[in-house]
Amino acid sequence: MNGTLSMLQLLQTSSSSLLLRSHNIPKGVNFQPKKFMHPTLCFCQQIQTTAYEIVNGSYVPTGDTKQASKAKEKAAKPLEEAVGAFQKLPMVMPSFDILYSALRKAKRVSATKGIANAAKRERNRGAKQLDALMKELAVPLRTYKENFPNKKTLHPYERSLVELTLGDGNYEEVLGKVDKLRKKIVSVGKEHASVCAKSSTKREAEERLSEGMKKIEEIFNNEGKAVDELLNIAKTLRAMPVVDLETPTLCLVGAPNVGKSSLVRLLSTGKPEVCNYPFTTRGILMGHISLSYQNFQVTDTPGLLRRHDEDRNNLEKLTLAVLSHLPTAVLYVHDLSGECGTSPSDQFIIYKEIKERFGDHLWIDVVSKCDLLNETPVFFVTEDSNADNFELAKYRKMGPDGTLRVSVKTELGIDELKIRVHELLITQLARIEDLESKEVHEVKR
Ligand SMILES: Nc1nc2c(ncn2[C@@H]2O[C@H](COP(=O)(O)OP(=O)(O)OP(=O)(O)O)[C@@H](O)[C@H]2O)c(=O)[nH]1
Ligand SMILES: [Mg+2]
Repeated sequence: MNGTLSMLQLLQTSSSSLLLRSHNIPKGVNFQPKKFMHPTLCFCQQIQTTAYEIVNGSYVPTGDTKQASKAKEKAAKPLEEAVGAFQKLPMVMPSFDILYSALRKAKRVSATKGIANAAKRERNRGAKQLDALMKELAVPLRTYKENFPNKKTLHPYERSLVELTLGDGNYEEVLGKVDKLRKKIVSVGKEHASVCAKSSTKREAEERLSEGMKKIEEIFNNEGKAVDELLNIAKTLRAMPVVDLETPTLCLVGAPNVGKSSLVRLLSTGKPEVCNYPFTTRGILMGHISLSYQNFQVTDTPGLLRRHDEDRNNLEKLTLAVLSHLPTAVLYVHDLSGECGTSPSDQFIIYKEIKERFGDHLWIDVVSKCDLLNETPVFFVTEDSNADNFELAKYRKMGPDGTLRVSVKTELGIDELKIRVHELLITQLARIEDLESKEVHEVKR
């Protein structure tokens, strides 16, 4: 045989078999090439592995198309940089339905064909039915355990939503209970199937089957409420507003009852409830604004009171979670009319604290309800007028520097506000794009 040809053939067969082998290696198995591999083969293997990669089960050259490299960049992002986990939660079946369907399927299982002896046939049927019931119950529970994300891998914003809306530790506790139930079903199911398989008479096998079925059913009836709790958790989380991190977002912040939701209704498609009492808004609500053919998000948040973080209720903590974890621009609302129930001096203290903590967000200040404002600033009876310093006296009169006065009732200042919001969101868009291109740069390096 021609020497060059035989070497080529050797190269081809060896390299493709190497590829096939590495492709077929089960996950987690560390494939080591044979110790005394021909140097040319080692070289060849290197060429193949660096020049091709497996995409959807077939080899494609790594000379990236634009789309492929974008997908790669996205995939390269650590898990916690992505939001949207709640929309991917698996559908949970009510525990009653799981049990009903499992019992029905298990009871349909018949003995293996060709067993002539009645006792043997019955114990075979019994063991198979118990095994089937155990599997029909355990499989959906395993799916839930595997497909509900670990809280640690969630985006920090979604992690806060889980903690603040479900209660600290509740998510993990319910998932834990579901898994405990699965383990119990598996162990009790196996135990009863094995006992049934050892029956010496037809009658005994029937009794053991019935006992086993009852026991498994009883366990599932008693502890299956964990599955229903998980179903409710999934429902609650799926109903959470969807946030797109790549779309600029305006977040309305301020003390309770200052008019945040009224402004959200006016500026966006969001229709939050508006009432004359504090904490009308009890969660994070999203709306959308379309300005000059561009889409932006608006989020309404619960009001903040003057108090330390450790004393804040979960609604206030939700607002802080938005500011801490989402790249939003802020529309801070001040009510100096005395209507909202929080004194101007308290609003000033809350404002200074929030501004200090989140001052790196793009920001607009508005004084709301300007249809109610008089020349003379409002003082609450609880406030000491002599304690005002220059800064506070100025705030009482007109809010922070550069504040826009608006009224939802008379629409005064609203057109100007829309223009400023638009400018702010365009700047926010540029910030997001800038950040993204920096991240892409980092990934490439
Ligand atoms: N006169 C007047 N009333 C206003 C204006 N804006 C809001 N209000 C009233 O102020 C009250 C509170 O408004 P909301 O928009 O619910 O205030 P909020 O800040 O979202 O309140 P929470 O969600 O409880 O924090 C309602 O009774 C509104 O009708 C305004 O420009 N002028
Ligand atoms: Mg509100």
